[in-house]
Amino acid sequence: MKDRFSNIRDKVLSQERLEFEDGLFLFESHDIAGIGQLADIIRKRLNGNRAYYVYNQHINYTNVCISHCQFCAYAKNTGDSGAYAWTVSDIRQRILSRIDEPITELHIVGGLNPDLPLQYYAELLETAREVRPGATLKAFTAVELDFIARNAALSVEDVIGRLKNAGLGMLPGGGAEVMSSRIHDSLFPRKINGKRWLDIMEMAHGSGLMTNATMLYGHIETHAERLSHLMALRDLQDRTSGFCAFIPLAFHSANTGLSHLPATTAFDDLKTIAISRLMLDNFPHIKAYWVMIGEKLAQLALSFGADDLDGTIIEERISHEAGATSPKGLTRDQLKYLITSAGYDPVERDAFYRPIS
Ligand code: V47
Ligand code: SF4
Repeated sequence: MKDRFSNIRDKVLSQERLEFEDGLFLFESHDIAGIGQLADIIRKRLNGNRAYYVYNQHINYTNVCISHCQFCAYAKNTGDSGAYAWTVSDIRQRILSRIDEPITELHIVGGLNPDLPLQYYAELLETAREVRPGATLKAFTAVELDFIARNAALSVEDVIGRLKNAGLGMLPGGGAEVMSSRIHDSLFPRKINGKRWLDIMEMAHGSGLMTNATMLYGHIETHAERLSHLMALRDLQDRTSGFCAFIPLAFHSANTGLSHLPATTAFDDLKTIAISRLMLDNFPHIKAYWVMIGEKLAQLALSFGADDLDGTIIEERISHEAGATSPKGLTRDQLKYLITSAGYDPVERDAFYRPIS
């Protein structure tokens, strides 16, 4: 009789979907090379020898947040030292300060700041669209959209419609954390739960917006909870096909309520990326987000299922406040070098993975 790993390999080769128990077996396995090879089969099937990167700029418009998630080192209360909320004119200046660079994606996210009305978000987008007409505005997580809608006493559908008119082009994948009521109640009880996050993503997909999806791993979650999260994303993707990329986010504990926890290991980072690639057979892209795991491991992850390094970033704040030691940005040449020296063909892409010629 074949062993479990060979059965999983047979499924991967015959394009049969892996089940929860298969994923659990792989998470419990220490055969990192074997898992990586399986993930590479799917990576090659979907993306050939291509490895993507994007010329992007992050704009974190405020760090004031009422949610107080235990894993967050970024958020502040109004009036705290270091608390900020950029005006629309500040944001115009931020974008203008990089106007000579060929940026094609603006990644715009921030805290849940009760002082900012819907009009602020609309003007922010209108300004970004005016200053950077060619770039996709990938802005506001499902968590922010829920908060904006509640503050404005509107439905999330109405808010999405209003923000699309102002230039919203896509939603980033943040805020999902790990979809488990145990973890929600323990680490982020004030924020929307997994079901609401999925509902809002489904609304966004229904309105024609593509989105990404993330999973924050390496804190108190179990392997089974990671898998439930992946399966929930896979189910929604079966219904909507609205997800572009999945991004596993390695937890950084410094300056958070979980600062006693150790950093994730390279072994776990690679395994999580590879198993994500294997379970999320309907997701076109898996990102190795170099900001969280460092450039060297992100490069290696290209052979463990990932096909995208994300981007130049320029001013990342969320993980750096939590102790990330990666640089705050990479140049296009640095990204290309990481890709070519791993034997892949670099493809500069836009937010929707269309190649930039
Ligand atoms: O939602 C918060 C996570 C996310 C910490 O969609 C932390 O293309 C690690 O979602 N350690 C924001 N992670 C980042 C994000 C993202 C990043 C890159 C690309 C895309 C995309 C999305 O960061 C938050 C939260 O899950 N986070 N604190 C921490 N201490
Ligand atoms: Fe606020 Fe996001 Fe930090 Fe949670 S993770 S406290 S919602 S900024």
